Amino acid sequence: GFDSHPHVALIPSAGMGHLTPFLRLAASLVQHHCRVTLITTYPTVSLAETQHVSHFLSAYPQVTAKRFHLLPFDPNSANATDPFLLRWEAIRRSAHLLAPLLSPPLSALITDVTLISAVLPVTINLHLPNYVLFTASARMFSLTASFPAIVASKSTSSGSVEFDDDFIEIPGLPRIPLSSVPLAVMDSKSLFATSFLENGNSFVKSNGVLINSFDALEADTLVALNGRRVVAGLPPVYAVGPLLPCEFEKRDDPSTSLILKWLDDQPEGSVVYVSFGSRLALSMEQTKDLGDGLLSSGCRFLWVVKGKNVDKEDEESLKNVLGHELMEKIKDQGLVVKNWVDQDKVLSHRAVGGFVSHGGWNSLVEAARHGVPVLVWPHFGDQKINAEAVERAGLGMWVRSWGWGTELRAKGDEIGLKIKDLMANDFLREQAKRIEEEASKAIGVGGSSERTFKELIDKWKC
Ligand code: BUP
Repeated sequence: GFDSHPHVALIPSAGMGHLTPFLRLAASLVQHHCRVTLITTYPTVSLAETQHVSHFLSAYPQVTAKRFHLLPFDPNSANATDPFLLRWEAIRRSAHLLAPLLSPPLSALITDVTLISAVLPVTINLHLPNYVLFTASARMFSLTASFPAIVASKSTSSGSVEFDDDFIEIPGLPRIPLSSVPLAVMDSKSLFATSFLENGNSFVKSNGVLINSFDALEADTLVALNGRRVVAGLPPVYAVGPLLPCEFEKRDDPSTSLILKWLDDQPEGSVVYVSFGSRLALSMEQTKDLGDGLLSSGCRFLWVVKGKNVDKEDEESLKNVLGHELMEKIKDQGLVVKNWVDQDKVLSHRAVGGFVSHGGWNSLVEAARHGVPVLVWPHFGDQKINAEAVERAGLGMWVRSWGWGTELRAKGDEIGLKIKDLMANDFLREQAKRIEEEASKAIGVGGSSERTFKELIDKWKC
């Protein structure tokens, strides 16, 4: 019966930053003898997502895959343009139709944070325990959960929100600079801002929040959250990270072999790996400046370049994105690729000594697990807050003056100097190694994340 083997359904949201931790969690649940149902929507926004889901399902035939058919959705009816955000909204607007997919006796439903307020009424109606997998840092979670109360306290009689300080105070936690809050959150009419508030308000009605983090990475935040000091009525927060990459994620295509062969030929710790995640392409101008920066750092580098935001539309050749001149200059010092790379293999390679990242939380946790120091260059969304978290942990650094969103700007020579700093910083390297050890302990037998995970599964058994 389902008593000894809990049956858990998962609903991920769009984007690799959301899908990846869900599938890693699903794999982990299977290994802990849970039955798993994965609810997906098609077509996915990116090609990477489709491939990922299909690799996952072939590796785990015991997982039940259910397709959630969305109602027609007119993107012009939402105040947003980002294709991933529009998909979140499309799922939210269909969420009231989820019940038939949740028909067998389930022990719990785990929902992406972007969907929670829309899914909750359904699970409450079904008396189904509802959990959230929060896909960013615990620090970002603390902002998300406390933001509705903060906004309420700052609202003026005309209905607008006025922040009179440069910081947001969160009880029990280091304050958050207003300049680190996602820009879309501050634009109170945007789709992102309105759903951010609704989702933030919903945590108190859910049964718990899982986070891909661990004590050594975000100790003070996790302690404050679970001491219930942050928001009244907040359910338990379960730090179950680092969620591990799985066998099904491994790539052995020609491009991956080429990268690994190139890395094999480089001295230990000499290569800086540069990738800004799966969702945002840099402007042409900024790409060229970054190229100059990498060259002027004098370091060897492995650079993943993106031409377009959504991979399906990315048909530009590397030469067109970088220009002939830069391509020629780079040849002797670095390797530039445009395909999806097996990031876990790269970060675990002995030649890699530093990571320049946009600050997507999955990437930062992967760096932590492999003890690779990070220079975070936040581009948008939760990335500055994630950057602050890894800076506090001692895993990385970031430059506050490099702007962000549409003001994103860093000059080549500044980038070069900062990368030099990153690669020569022994202190950072030692701390990163310590965090790597703590990460292994957390997920090892008797470790904090492993115990937390078992506690959760035990709860689902009764
Ligand atoms: Br690009 C790329 N290979 O080439 P984040 C990404 N990844 O394995 P994102 C690869 O995708 P948001 C590649 O290891 C990580 O697990 C990477 O998630 C993997 O950033 C994931 O780091 C990317 O959270 O989303 O996708 O930009 O910022 O919204 O979390």
